[in-house]
Amino acid sequence: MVNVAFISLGSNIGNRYDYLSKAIENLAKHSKIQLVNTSSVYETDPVGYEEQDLFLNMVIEVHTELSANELLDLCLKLELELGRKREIVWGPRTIDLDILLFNQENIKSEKLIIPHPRMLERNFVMIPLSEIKPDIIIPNIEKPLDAWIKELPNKEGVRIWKRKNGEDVFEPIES
Ligand code: PH2
Ligand code: MG
Ligand code: MG
Repeated sequence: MVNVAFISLGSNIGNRYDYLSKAIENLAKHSKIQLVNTSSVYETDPVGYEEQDLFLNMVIEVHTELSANELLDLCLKLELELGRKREIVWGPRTIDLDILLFNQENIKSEKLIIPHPRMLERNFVMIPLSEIKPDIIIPNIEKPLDAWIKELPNKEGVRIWKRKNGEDVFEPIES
């Protein structure tokens, strides 16, 4: 069975764009993963632990024959391969790969909670997700994502950095 998953990527150490690209390349070359869509890249203010550098964030859609747990294990393995060290909770990282959604499933295990428990509060997740899938229905949320986004109280802290069509935008544009 083919599963539809959305994964959020974040990096705020070193060559951030390179880490995002390498992670996507690695996911896409897996025999059981098809890369279906990628959002623009956004530069975002750190959330949670604020004394750290700006992030690049984006969201991708994949189709996969892997289970949610297998996809999680692969993401954790790729994070390690790309130099991720877990020192500070919510702290700086070369790459963070979080599974946001897996079909319309609600999953709660010790290792994995889906939908990602903090995604709704995180503009750096919701804005790129709505770019690639504005009509997605998130389990437990009745409104489609685009209506949800329109009602976000504050879209600050998330600026387009590299548009999907390839055009670079280094001037911050407040959305
Ligand atoms: N990830 C976190 C904590 N804070 N802030 C931004 N802007 N982007 C992130 O990816 C991020 C964060 C923990 O995963
Ligand atoms: Mg995360
Ligand atoms: Mg993570």
